[in-house]
Amino acid sequence: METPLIIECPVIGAELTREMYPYLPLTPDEISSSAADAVKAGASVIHLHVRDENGEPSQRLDIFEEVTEKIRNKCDCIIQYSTGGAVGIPVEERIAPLKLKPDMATLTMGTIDFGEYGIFENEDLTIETIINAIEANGVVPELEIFGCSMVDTAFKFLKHKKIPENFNVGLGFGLKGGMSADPQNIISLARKFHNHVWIASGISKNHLPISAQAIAIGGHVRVGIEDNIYFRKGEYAKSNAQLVSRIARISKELERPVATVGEARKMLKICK
Ligand code: KMH
Ligand code: ZN
Repeated sequence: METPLIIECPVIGAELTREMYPYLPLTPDEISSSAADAVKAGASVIHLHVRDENGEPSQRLDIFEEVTEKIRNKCDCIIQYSTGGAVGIPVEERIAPLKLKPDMATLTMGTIDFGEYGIFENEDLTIETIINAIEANGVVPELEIFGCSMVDTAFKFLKHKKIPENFNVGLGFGLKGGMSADPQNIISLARKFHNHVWIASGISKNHLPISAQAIAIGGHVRVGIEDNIYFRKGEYAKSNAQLVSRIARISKELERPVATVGEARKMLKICK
């Protein structure tokens, strides 16, 4: 049987506002409901950012705790915390929620220019600080790779055995300042990380082509509002679930079943 497809859903992100996207979930109730609907539609991993009482991106532990509890009360899924937060948040704040020992956490492998949002800084020392927090809390890391230099940084850290062995890889294509969604990039990275679970995301208009390629060549898919707010050109996605459902449908049409949460846990080496 084909390897079941893991669908990871980034339900909110840090940069979007209601002005940019009217259906953005913001409160703990809204975020947890959107996550639970995405899980019902086929997602097994929820990539989580949270917002404070003013709708601003936050890495506050108490808000992560509240949203996590609300998600857990609604459904079974793998929860992955963002350690990126928003541009400009100091690393000590970025890692604070890891004390809650989520299933997974992101580990971005370098610095990237996010254009109008600023520079998302991840120098080596920052990466090492995040790795230490990930290890100390027994969390499974997802190496986030948005550009070719991040691939080299990842292999440098791997060569020095600085990254826990149970990592998987998140590949983002088409970010401002990152690598393009050229098919050659996904093929090349699929080869480089062939021994690991890799999960691809095409940002914005790159969402469908990248997802289709990842499904076809044995990768997995990240799909959700953080990465793309459109269902098709000129039409907002109504929800995370709407986007996830379409990927689940495409995958089944291509004879790849969608992974259950249990299957995803095994593939991602999550022992909890
Ligand atoms: N919002 C970006 C600055 C992550 O979640 O780890 C960082 C980000 C990556 O979204
Ligand atoms: Zn994120």
